[in-house]
This record gives sequence, C-alpha cells and structure tokens, in this order.
Amino acid sequence: MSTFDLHAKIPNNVDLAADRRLQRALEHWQPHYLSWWNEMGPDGFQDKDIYLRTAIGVSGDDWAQFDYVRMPDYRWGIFLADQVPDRKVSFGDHLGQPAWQEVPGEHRTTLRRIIVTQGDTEPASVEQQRRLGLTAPSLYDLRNLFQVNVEEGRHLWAMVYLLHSYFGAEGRDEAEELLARRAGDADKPRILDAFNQPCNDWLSFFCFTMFADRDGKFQLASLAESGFDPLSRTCRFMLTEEAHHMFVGDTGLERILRRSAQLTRLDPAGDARAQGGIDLPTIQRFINFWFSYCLDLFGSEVSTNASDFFAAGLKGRFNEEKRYTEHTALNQTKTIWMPRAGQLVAEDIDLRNAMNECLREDYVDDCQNAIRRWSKAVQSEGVDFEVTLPNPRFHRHQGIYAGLTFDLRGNLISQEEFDRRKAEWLPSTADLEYLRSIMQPVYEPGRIANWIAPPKKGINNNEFAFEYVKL
Ligand code: BYC
Ligand code: FE
Ligand code: FE
Repeated sequence: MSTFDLHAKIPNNVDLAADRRLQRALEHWQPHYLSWWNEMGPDGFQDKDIYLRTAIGVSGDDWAQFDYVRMPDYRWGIFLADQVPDRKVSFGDHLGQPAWQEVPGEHRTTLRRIIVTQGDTEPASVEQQRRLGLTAPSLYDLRNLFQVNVEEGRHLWAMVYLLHSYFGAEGRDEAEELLARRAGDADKPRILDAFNQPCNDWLSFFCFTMFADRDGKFQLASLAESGFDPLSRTCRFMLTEEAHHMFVGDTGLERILRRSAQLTRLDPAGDARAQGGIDLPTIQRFINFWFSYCLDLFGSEVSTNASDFFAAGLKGRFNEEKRYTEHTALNQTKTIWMPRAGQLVAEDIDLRNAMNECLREDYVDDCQNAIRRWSKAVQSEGVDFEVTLPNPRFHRHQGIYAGLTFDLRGNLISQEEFDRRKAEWLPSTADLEYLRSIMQPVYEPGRIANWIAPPKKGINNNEFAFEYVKL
C-alpha cells in the first residue's frame, strides 16, 4: 500500500518528498496551474464555500471526504491506484513481459502523445463549462458542476505528474502547453474536436457529462490496461472519480426528460415549451449532436495509430485482461462498412487496425443502456416518446464517414437532403436561443428551475434542500 502525504504542498501518494527535483518541477508548475484556474475556471463563485468531495485515499468506501471548500483552495493531488505486484504486459507484441516502470525508449514519443491528448481534454472541459454556474437550475446542480470541474483539474494534475516524472524537459514543455491551449480558440484550440464545442447551456452540460465523460471512461479503461504501469495506475484511480461525472450527465438528462414529459402532459396542446420547459424533440437533437461528436473521440474506424498502440502494449481493449482470452489480436478481422464509390461495402479489416472501432462499439452499448432507461422514464410519465441514439455514421467529423452525409439511421443521403433536414436532427440557433431564455439561475436551497425535475436524492446522504453552495 502506498503512503499518503495529504498535508504536503501537493498532496500525493507517490512519495514526492523523496524526489526533490520532481517536487521542485511540480511546485514550479503549481502556480501556473492556479493562474490558469483563476483565468479559465468557473466564472464567479471562486470565493464561495462549496460542499465538495476531495480524494484522501485510492480504494475502499472512504477514499474521499466531503466538506465545504473554496475552489481555489481545493487540494488537487497526485494519486495512483496501488501497484499490482509482478504485473505483466497483458496484450500486444510484448505480452507476458514485466510491465514497465520506466518509459520504454522505443515507445517514448507515442506514449507522450497519448498522455498529452488525454491531459488536454481535462482543462478543456473546465473551459467549456466555465459560464454554466451563472445559470444553474439549483444549488445541487451548481455543486455537481463544480465537483466535476475540480476533479477534471485533478485529472490534469494526474497527466502532468506523468509528463514531469517520465518525459524530462519535453514533458515539462508539454505541461506548460496544456495550460496554453484554449477550448474553442481559433489560434490555439484544444486537440480533440469535441473539446472545442461550446457548452453554454445545461442541456449541453448534461449531454457532455453523459457522452464526453463516458468517452473518458472508455479511454481511461483502455489506458488502465497499459503495460506502462504508472499510466495504468493513474487511470485506474481516475476511473473512480469519473463515475460521478457520468452520474451527473445520465441523471441530469433523465431529470430533464422526465420534466419535459410532465410539461407535455400538462399543456393542453402538448407543447412543453408553452409551459416553459424543453420539448422532447429538442432534447433528442442535443443528444444527436453530442453523441456524434463524442463518437469522433475514438478516432478513425481504421487506424494504424490504434494498431501501433495495441501492438506496443500501450492501449488495450475495454477490460482487455479480464474479458478476452486471446491478447495478440493477430490473424483476426473485424467487419466494417466502408464507403466505396457512393455505397457502403462490408470489408474485413485487420483487427489491430480496428481497435478504435472495438472501443467505440463498447461505448455505444453503454450509452444504449441509459437511453433505454430514459425512454422508460418518459413513458412512465404517460408520454409516448422513444429516445434514440443516431446511427454511428450520422454527423461524423473524424474517421471514414467524415465528409459524407447520413440520415439518423445511417443511410447515405445527399448533402442537399441533409441540409434540408438538419434543423430536425441537430440543435438550431433558435433552439440555443430558446434554452438561453429559460435558463435563469435558481440559487435558493430546495428550489429548482421549472425545466428540470429534482433529483431522487442529494449528495452524500444529504437532502436535495441541503445548502450545497453558500452564496
Ligand atoms: N478530434 O488514427 P486516428 C476525457 C486525429 S475524454 C481531432 O483516427 P487515433 C474527458 C488524431 O489525433 C478521453 N482530431 O486516431 C472527458 C490523428 O492525428 P495525427 C480522452 C482527432 O490516433 C470529459 C488523426 O486524427 N482521452 O478524458 O487512433 C471531460 C488520425 O488519427 C480526433 C483520449 O483520447 C478528434 N476527435 O485515435 C474531461 C486518450 N480523433 O496523428 C475529460 C488518448 C482523431 O494525424 N488518445 N484525431 O496528427 C488516443 O488514444 C487517441 O489519440 C485517440 C485518436 C483515440 C483520440
Ligand atoms: Fe477527467
Ligand atoms: Fe470526467
């Protein structure tokens, strides 16, 4: 078991005090991080007491404690899951060799790129969400937003620790760059597309935490399989925190859908907007938008990068070790529908080249479970409406379907038809304006905005009416 130093300048369980050079380097980065937080973190509320959880361990039920804290005083720390003794590389060309405690020279550049890409998403999401506090539907939701934000900040720390410890001067430069790029910036954007999309209303926020944080779950899980042990251990603990982020998105969407169904029933003409709520088709359009952008986060369906990551033992499939018996993925194929001269043709692709698609499929299945539950919730309110996921080819900007146009069922259609039906399938400017008009903040304990249902229970056994943020 690792020992925890929770009172150090940088709380950690990696014995930072024993490595003075590393400690100094990270303590040098710390104020840069804080300036970034002050500039790009949540707009307002920085001097308020927020009921937040902070990691104080890495396993068991009591890995976190809850207390009031001001966000800039949050104890962002470096926590790795406990080491598994005699751990071996469990897939790819190095199968069965001891897991690496240092960076293998030949994979140095690749590994750094993966860590930088992962790290980049964490501050990006905080930037995208920075104005949401100003329109929060309740104190409960406001607190959840800030909980997600501070933990994404901690995830950045997790990646910066790896860059500083294992990648020398280049790693330190990358750590600075992680604070220099900006979500949505024309000159210095974040690396992945979904993290440059605006997220200025709460419907988008819940879609983001449902779909983008869930990409985080699958990417982190595949990196938790990594033969580079420090990365594996870091990701394993990040997954513990990630569960709450997905909970926020999943239950947030369910609460909006439920309320929409209630308002649809209430209105004589069945129009939820007339009752100040969000109509079900609008919610579906936001789901279509964020789901499709998040599918892009898995990279191309056919990818030599993905093949290289797998071969090198850096990035496995979802639950690689537990779930599969064959771990080389050699001499196997996966069928993928390839666009060829205006048609879709099924082709057998070398399995290693299809690793992105394997992970994406597991992700889609996971999303589908929530969708089924949401439909039931809507129907239990007496409204006949089914929430659906668009076909994974719909509205893609990365991979083999990018640049082509598909309908919601994945049929190839003309650009003209897509343009004609776009407002039916994806959020329009009018939708965004409408959301902006109804999203007025509600900051009194126990009260909630009209367009969303209250949660079933509060945080850490407290009531919904608990004062989660002291204003
Ligand atoms: N946007 O072979 P390809 C999270 C680039 S979320 C822009 O298709 P590859 C979180 C790609 O970089 C989890 N560019 O893709 C959630 C490559 O560029 P180069 C984040 C994209 O490399 C919420 C080119 O296209 N973690 O934690 O197999 C809140 C062709 O590459 C995109 C990770 O992503 C895109 N969507 O796979 C907070 C894990 N997709 O080489 C946090 C680390 C691809 O031509 N990343 N490209 O310049 C990876 O494992 C891989 O880089 C990817 C892409 C899965 C992202
Ligand atoms: Fe994260
Ligand atoms: Fe997250």
